[in-house]
Amino acid sequence: MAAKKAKATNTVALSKDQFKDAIVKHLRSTCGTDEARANNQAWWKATCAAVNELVFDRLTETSKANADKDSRAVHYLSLEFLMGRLTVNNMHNVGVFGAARDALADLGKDVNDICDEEPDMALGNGGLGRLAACFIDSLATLNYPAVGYGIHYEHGLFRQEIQGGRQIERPDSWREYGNPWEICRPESIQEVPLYGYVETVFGEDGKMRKVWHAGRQIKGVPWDIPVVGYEAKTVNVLRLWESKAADFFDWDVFNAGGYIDSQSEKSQAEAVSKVLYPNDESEAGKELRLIQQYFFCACSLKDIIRRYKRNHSDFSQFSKQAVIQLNDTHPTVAIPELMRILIDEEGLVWDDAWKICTETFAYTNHTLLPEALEKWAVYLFEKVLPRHLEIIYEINRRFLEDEVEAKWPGNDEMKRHLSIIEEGETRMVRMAYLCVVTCFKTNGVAAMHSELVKEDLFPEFYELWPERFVNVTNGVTPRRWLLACNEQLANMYNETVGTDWPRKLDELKGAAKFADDAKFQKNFMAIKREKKVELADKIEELCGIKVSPDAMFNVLIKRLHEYKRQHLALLHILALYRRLLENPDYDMGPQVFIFGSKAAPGYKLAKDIIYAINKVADKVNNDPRIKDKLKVVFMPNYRVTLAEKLFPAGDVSLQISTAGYEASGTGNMKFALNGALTLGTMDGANVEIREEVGDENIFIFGMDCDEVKALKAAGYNPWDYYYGNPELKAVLDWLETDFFTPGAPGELASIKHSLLEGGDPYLVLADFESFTTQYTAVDVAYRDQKKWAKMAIINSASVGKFNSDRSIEDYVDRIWKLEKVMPN
Ligand code: F58
Repeated sequence: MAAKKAKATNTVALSKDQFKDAIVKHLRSTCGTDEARANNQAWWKATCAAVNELVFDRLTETSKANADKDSRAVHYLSLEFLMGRLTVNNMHNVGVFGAARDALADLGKDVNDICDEEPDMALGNGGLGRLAACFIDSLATLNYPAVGYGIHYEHGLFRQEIQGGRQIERPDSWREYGNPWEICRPESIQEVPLYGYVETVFGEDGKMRKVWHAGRQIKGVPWDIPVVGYEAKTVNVLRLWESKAADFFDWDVFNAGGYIDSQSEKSQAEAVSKVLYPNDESEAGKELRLIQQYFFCACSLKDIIRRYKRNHSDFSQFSKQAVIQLNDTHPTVAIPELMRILIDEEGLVWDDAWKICTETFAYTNHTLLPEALEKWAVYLFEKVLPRHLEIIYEINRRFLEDEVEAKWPGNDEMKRHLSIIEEGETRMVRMAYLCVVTCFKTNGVAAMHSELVKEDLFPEFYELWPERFVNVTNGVTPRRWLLACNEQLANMYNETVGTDWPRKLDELKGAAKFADDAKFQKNFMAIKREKKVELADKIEELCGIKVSPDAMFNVLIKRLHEYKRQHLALLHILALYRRLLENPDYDMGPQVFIFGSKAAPGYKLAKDIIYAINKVADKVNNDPRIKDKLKVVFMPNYRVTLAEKLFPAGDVSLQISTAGYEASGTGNMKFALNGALTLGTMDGANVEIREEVGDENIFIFGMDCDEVKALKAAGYNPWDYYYGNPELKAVLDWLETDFFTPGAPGELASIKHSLLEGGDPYLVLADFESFTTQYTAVDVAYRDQKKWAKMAIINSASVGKFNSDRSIEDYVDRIWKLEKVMPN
């Protein structure tokens, strides 16, 4: 296919006719069908193949340029990459979206229908995984040498069905029928040892060595997903490892009739990359999870070292060439693994190996929740990774005897407190401590969170090494979260501020001067309405609920967790419902509350909250007395693809976590970018959004972090709020009746109990009044559409800071120190 270079940019442009020819060619040569017989699935695959002609070419050029320059690269190790769909995004980034859409139209196909064939690549739980996806997009866009490393899960995050109001989990089989975006690279397969024992041997030189005799080996097969930078100069790689049984076949077992046994070996090996763990805050010490972590770290390190060795004969340059970013503590075992390789396999002495590790690894913390801070039982480590445990012990011994002793001489209590090994009935390895002790930088993900990381989470470590702690505020890619998901607004910005904004999001600031302009406001609000109509259609299709696009759309979409306080929104909805029932003339504009959320399968209260939302929705939506003034929608199977419809349609972005608990949030940024106003607490990145948009363009409510701490310290008693606020008492008591669950009283009572007898750990009741009061202000503001339009425009135009390209430049500047490499 002849591609012509567009003048203004480096985008490889393709005409509609060229694209048409390519699709038709691939229908035949790639899909084995033709225009007359192809189904949508084949059309989609042929379309991807046409795009891939451009993508693969850039991929090859990028890897050539990186090899030629032998440049320093970042290796982003993450157990999760929540990619979503790739087709539309890749078409935009290679600059052929328009050509593809028109070509498909000429061929009688709608680009949306064709792209709807693509399953989401849901290899992540939530914010952390989606952040990794935005970051690799930005790294490629900015032409930085980078590889993302993760696991090629056969099943991503479960598909959520709602039956009778309850969440049911179904397996997600995203690649059952093949995935045109991935390339298998058998030439880079790695072997991973597990279990076994460690032997101490003495060489002829009298030196002691450790030999790990593994009890099992499994194989890691790499699958490469091209990561297309905007305007497609650079195409980096996301390398995901699939586990397979190691390459031997036990003929004796087979011949002796033990075929089943050899199959079990195979299925045990394949289990490692079979499924993503669906918990989004903690993962209780499961052996398979530890093996997953080690498996992908071991494969990735071998891969990094193999590449390094092409140009280097010793390890003296290793930390100059490679920086390894640990996305939370999940890949921490890479630290003892690199030590093991350097000492046991490469023959380095401890001090040299340690120096390399401390100059290579950096760690991002994403949470302060104590239950989310990973700890692994020592006995499990000993069983699965015996040599690694020895190395961790030695790291710890040196840390306590050298560093802690020097700073706090003779202070055994401090040693116990800071030890990487937690003593107790079950001795545990504190993974976050291992990270902080080793890594040259530890960062939080929003300004406020990074302060709390220093002050509350690791205060003594901060005292030891203040220079190691930095902040990098999260960001989101404007390519997916505006350009691709909100074409109408993207076009309006193209006309207003020019076409550089997908890279330089600050340029949107140029639109703020039109915030008062009646015509601009009209156009802006017309786009919002169009997106609301699209969403309303989707809601009707998926939930059978009719909502008016003229109502205010309040959207709360994120994983379900008590600290995120979906139940606070539910209590508010109940309060509104009561007010409307008590006074049919209650002064309020029509409102729709839209939820989207998955609960961890074992998180009982989270699932109860989903059930309660659905039961309340059934009642509210079908109550003629309230004349459609209030609607409640729970959209099933919230995922990236649904998010792309929800962010552009939101009027109010609910970001209502207890202050001090949401490390950053990134949905808050996507909403603001698409012109929604935040109703939120002073938590995570909300604080910085407020700084950018101005206090008058955001609705803040509730206690701030210091107030939360003070109330907890003083002894919080939720009953005081229950008895102190009759409306709150009434809605909580309502949950115990059978009003929402006819014939089954008490079905929703667990929520009330968690908030009263359960002590309300996230202070829902304490913030209730402030929330409902502030909501009245939101409602009043929304009914002044001119004022609202102005505020919405200012929000959208002011959040350039939250471009993930800016986050990446901060990482480069503060941590990674990379140079750009321009492929030919
Ligand atoms: C999230 N963490 C934070 N963890 O909660 C959110 O505030 C932040 O914006 C985001 O990271 C990106 O920094 C998060 O999503 C997980 O999903 C883990 C999955 C595996 C188990 C432990 C939690």
